[in-house]
Amino acid sequence: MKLHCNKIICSAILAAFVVLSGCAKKNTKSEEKEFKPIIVGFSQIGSESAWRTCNTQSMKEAAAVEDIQLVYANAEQKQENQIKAIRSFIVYQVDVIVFIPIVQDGWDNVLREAKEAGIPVIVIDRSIRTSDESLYAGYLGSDHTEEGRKAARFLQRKFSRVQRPLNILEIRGTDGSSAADGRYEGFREVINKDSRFKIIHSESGDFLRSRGKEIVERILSVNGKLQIDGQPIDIIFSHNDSMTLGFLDVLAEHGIRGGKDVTIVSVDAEQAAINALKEKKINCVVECNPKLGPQTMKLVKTLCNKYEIPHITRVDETVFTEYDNLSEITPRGY
Ligand code: GYE
Repeated sequence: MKLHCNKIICSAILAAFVVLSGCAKKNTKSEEKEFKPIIVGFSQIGSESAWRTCNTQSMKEAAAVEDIQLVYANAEQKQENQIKAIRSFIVYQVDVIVFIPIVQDGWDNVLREAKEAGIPVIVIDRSIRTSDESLYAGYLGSDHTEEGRKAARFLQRKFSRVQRPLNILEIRGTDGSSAADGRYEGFREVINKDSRFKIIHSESGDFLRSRGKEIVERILSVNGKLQIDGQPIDIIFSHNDSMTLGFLDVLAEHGIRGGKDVTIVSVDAEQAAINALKEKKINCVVECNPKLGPQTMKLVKTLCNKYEIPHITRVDETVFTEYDNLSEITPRGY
């Protein structure tokens, strides 16, 4: 079913998108016949981290390489903005909608509208929870639960010969997002089977550098020690590098050596975190790959050629630890 809309509204929306995306095309009629670009509406969460900035760049670059017109909308961390953007894409009748859900729940209505309009949807990076899996064509991204397990497995390896209790501070990402919820669950799945480890405090830092800094500053403001209710923190598991980099300086200011006095496990593997790992200020970084652009555009093309895409496509990821030869790591680009 195609949507019909008032001509003036349609032109206004089209003009707005053309300005936003800088994709204006003044083709003559004969040119239009030859070249009709695929139009993708892309709803991005925001720009909360270096990971996210790289992810946006990867999408824009890959679209340009494939001659795909990307209509980009930044939701500034708000689900309601994402829902509005998706509705606009439906009115605009883009060929494919790609979106990164800030949280897992609450998408069914708008996805049903896209389905009724005959516009396929690809979910990337973060996954959704829905009662009807047919509401989107496919998902591309990381296994965030496995990332949590990897973080915990590193700790088991590092402390394999240690018998004393080990207290953990967890700094979570955005609650309700598959990235934070998956890392939370995967981490516990492994760590809870090992009675030496105890998560003494867990708090959301929303994936923001400023929040990572604030959380650790607040803990240290009590008596300058990395303690919660008198219990020493042996380990910090931080759900992303931005938050980790935010608190690393705070630790140093208090004479606490990250990587030595406290074991630090982070996720993402942005260059600054890899540098800190090389400097032994972080002990382990679980990789999460933001460069989803090329694979996404391939899936877009497959859908536009009327082929089905796999319901789940995973990206390859690794773990970088203090035990590895880190001189070999190629520059991360984010
Ligand atoms: O780890 C974090 C970002 O959704 C996997 O979101 C992504 C996460 C990533 O802001 O840095």
